[in-house]
Amino acid sequence: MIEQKTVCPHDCPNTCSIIAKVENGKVTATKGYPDHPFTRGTLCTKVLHYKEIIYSPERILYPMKRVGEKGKGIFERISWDEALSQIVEKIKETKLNSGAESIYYYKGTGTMGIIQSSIHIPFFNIVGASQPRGSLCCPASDVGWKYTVGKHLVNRPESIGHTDLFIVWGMNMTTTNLHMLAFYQRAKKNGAKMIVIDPYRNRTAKQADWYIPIKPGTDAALALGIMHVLVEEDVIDKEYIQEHTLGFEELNKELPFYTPKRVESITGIPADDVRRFARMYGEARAPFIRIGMGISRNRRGGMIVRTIASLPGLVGAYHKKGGGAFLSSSGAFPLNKEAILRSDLLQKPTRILDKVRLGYSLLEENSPPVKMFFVTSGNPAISNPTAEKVKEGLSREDLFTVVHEQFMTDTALYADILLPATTSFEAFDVYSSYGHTFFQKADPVIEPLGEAWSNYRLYSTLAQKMGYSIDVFTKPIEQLAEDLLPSTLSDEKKEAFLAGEPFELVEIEEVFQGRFTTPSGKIEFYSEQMVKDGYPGIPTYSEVEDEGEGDLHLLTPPAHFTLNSSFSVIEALRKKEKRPTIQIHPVDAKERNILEDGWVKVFNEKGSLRLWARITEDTPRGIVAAEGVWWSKYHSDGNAINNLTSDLLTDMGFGSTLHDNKVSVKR
Ligand SMILES: Nc1nc2c(c(=O)[nH]1)N[C@H]1C(S)=C(S)[C@@H](COP(=O)(O)OP(=O)(O)OC[C@H]3O[C@@H](n4cnc5c(=O)[nH]c(N)nc54)[C@H](O)[C@@H]3O)O[C@H]1N2
Ligand SMILES: Nc1nc2c(c(=O)[nH]1)N[C@H]1C(S)=C(S)[C@@H](COP(=O)(O)OP(=O)(O)OC[C@H]3O[C@@H](n4cnc5c(=O)[nH]c(N)nc54)[C@H](O)[C@@H]3O)O[C@H]1N2
Ligand code: SF4
Ligand SMILES: [Mo]
Repeated sequence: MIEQKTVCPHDCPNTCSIIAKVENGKVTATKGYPDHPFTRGTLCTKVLHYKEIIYSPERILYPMKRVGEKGKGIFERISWDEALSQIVEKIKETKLNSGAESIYYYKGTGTMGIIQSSIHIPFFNIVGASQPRGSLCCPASDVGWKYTVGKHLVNRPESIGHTDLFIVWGMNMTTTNLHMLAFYQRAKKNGAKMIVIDPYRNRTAKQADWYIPIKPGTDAALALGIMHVLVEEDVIDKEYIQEHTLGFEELNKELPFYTPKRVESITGIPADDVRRFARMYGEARAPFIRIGMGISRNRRGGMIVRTIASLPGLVGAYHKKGGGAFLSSSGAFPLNKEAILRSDLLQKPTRILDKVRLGYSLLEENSPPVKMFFVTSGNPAISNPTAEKVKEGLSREDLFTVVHEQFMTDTALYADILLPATTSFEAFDVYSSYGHTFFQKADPVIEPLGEAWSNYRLYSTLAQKMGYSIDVFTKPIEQLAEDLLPSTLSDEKKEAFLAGEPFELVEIEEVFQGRFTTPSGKIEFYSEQMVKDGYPGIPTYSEVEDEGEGDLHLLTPPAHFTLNSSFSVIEALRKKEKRPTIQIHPVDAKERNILEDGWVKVFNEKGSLRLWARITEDTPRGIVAAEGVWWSKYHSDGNAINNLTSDLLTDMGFGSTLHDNKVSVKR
């Protein structure tokens, strides 16, 4: 038996470092790497089951071509040679007949490894394909954060160990960020308190000292209400504001509107609670806010994150040990990503299509229509909003679809050519993180199963077959990884890198050196750049019209035992999640004659599906929550949750509004 280090490739802020036990060339167990400063020996339940992913009888292990109707999943095995020849021929034919921009691609977040998740980009740059913009995840929060405080990472995630007031704002950390939450234990022992602000009582809220339910999409009003009270009661740090912030006067002109009473009418939080929360915040020695991803998945998401990120500026918390705010640690990785992305290979700017609006792009985009479509590391047929439209688009007879996958996902069912993908255990990669600051290289743990290829092998081979002799596709992958590293890396760190040990690319103190990385070097309560970009210059709450039909607000948060649409192939995990469920308040249920838990129809103008209603006071009145993205085949009627979500975009960053939809529920 040998033990080998690797890294969890999933789209998860914990980016755990894994020890794989290997016997006779087979992975027999996975555990957390005890010496990794953030993983500290712990993995989630999902990845403790990883060998069931790797050796699942449902793995796709050979290239296949479609021989039945699209969507039916009837395939015939072919050789890699045949598959690649067909793809190359189709690219050439499509370029000639419809132009390069009729080729389009979709990359999901199946692997976060830097090389495997971006090696298709130089390829499609040379092809001259249409390019995706935005993401399903949380680009709005990135934009809102950057306008306000600049680059990511002001306060390290571990520093919550020193806070006295921990605020989890729009995140289900127990499910999605357990490793950061673990650092809170120390603070808790010292008497710190935890507040969770969320529209429904998620797993994390159940552990909070104080759970504050809020109407979805109204968080900016709450943050402004807190500021209102802080100013009114004069507990702001005037010296800090003077030295480290810009535009307090403009902000202060806005604050009188946000009286606790008015905030109550917007957010549903009683005025006394707004005041109490503000006092706790103002009195805390070092309050720390963990801002979640999902909070930005609505039409005000960017402005919400901007407003919350402004709050620590009023009390100087960003500069206090244990205080501040955290959204992402991506600023801790100054990598030379252009070594792979190679934007210089794009000969002219090509058409840009919104990722969130994939259904629209496949069905309605006409200049030119999409004729050839590549999917890599993603399952857009169900993870994308307007999923039904995506499937309709994928059904088009005149569309040629190539899917590179590990499993027969909803998307794979629509492939013309289906290619087998390795798991991360079968491939080389390097990993940064958006939840901690450690970089790590991972060599393959085992040989690829069957005829599975990594993304790198697929796109570099395709490039060579297309006659693209560019060095990213020809040099050894280990060399490509080294090209990413900053040139200033010390010998000691280089050694850690080569040994596959976790290390920090830069001294973290260098990432935030006391000055913010905005144009002014300060926290920008007022942002000139935002005005130039067509937004209000100061944090604000704006009304938006309700969109869509239905009398209940649908939240679509993550499930605990699956990750987006991944992991549902593992029966043991599926069983823990039981079945596709919707949580509904007892009064809302009763009004609909739903008197006990059972099957209901959930619908709106976009679609309809059957879900198991769980009657619970964890969801307040007017709100329903459906956790997880189940494959259609695990839904009793073959539908999927994202049939109900819209492709409206966030206010910033071209993100999804997955938490911003209306539905009706019927027994
Ligand atoms: N209703 C609802 N919808 C959601 C969400 C939600 O919480 N609720 N979450 C949203 C969010 S935040 C995100 S980020 C998206 C994610 O949506 P997707 O990007 O579609 O992610 P997954 O659903 O996990 O699918 C990833 C697929 O990649 C495959 N894969 C894994 N590794 C590799 C590899 O190395 N190579 C290749 N070729 N394939 C690989 C896996 O088998 C898996 O099928 O979903 C969004 N959609
Ligand atoms: N187990 C597991 N882990 C995961 C994932 C998974 O599917 N399963 N997904 C991974 C991915 S891709 C991502 S992006 C992250 C996501 O990690 P999180 O940020 O934790 O997840 P979110 O949407 O996706 O939802 C977080 C919370 O935001 C709340 N919320 C929604 N709208 C609002 C609002 O307007 N205001 C407030 N205050 N709260 C709101 C939701 O009710 C939910 O409880 O997790 C990653 N980790
Ligand atoms: S899914 Fe997240 S918590 Fe689980 S092992 Fe991977 S990185 Fe860690
Ligand atoms: Mo995500």
